[in-house]
Amino acid sequence: MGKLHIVGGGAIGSLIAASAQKNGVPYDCYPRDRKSMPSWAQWQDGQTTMLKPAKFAPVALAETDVLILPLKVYQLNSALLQWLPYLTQQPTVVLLHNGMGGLETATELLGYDYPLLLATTSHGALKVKASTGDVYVQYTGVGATQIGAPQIYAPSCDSPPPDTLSDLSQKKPQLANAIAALHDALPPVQYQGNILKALWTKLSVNAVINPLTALHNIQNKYIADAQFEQSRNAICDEFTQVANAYGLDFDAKSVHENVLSVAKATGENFSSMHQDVAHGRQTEIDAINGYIVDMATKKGIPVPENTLLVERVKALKL
Ligand code: KPL
Repeated sequence: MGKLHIVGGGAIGSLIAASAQKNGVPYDCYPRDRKSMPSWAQWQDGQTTMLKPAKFAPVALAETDVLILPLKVYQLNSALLQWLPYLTQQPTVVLLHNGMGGLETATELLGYDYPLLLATTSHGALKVKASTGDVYVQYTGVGATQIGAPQIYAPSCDSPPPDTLSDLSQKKPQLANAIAALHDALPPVQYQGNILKALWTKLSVNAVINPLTALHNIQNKYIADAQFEQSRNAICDEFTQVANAYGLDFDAKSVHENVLSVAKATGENFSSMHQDVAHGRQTEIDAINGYIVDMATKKGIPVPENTLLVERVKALKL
């Protein structure tokens, strides 16, 4: 089995690394700098796992290796450019980020036939500064990772990605092995024949929770308040129209219900966009509501609520 190579020192990347360490799966981490990388992880039962020392320069990867990019979408281009010379053996690349647009960036740099997987995770993790000044990653919520090959993978063959993991093992064993390695590191990793549907579902959740929590400085649970009902309905309606226009089967009522159930399940959290604003960091608004606006524009669909949210989040004082 190949090794997992985890790029960036973010909470989810560090969680995968710590879990790989705990489960005996070979891995290396490549954070941007020394101080951004957690030294250990704390699990929900209070136990801890030390992370092995990080690496700071890419290395040539083997075909059986897996390059995981748990980064913000806007960091993807430069990370891939840095790794490109080391990917000549075509190791599997896994994109794992909030929002959309990573697939377009990756296919532009790697080509359409590159072995690529798209993933989304509901595991919760937070980077915390200990009293000693060390940074550690705290596992805040057990979740699951959904993964699949994009529809456009190998456009030369016009069949969509296989429906089941065993079909994938037959047709693309390299991708199935990469999924198995990820599952061994941080289970469960669930194969999705239609990963785009899973990614758009996550997009709908982020499109409602993230801007509302950031703009109103609230925890996730408060977006269920009656004062946000009109905005929630408008975002979900616009989202559904756009998704339907691209052949993705959603209905606005179920989209809205799912958003409310995620807001409840993650009620005590401050969303990633709330945290980005609070820490003066760039937000992912372009890859979330901005993506809905861009996709709507291409189809001539008016999306005033999403457009307004993009403007308002961008206008927030950092
Ligand atoms: O993905 C999230 C985020 O904060 O970006 C949610 C699901 C809203 C959880 O906080």
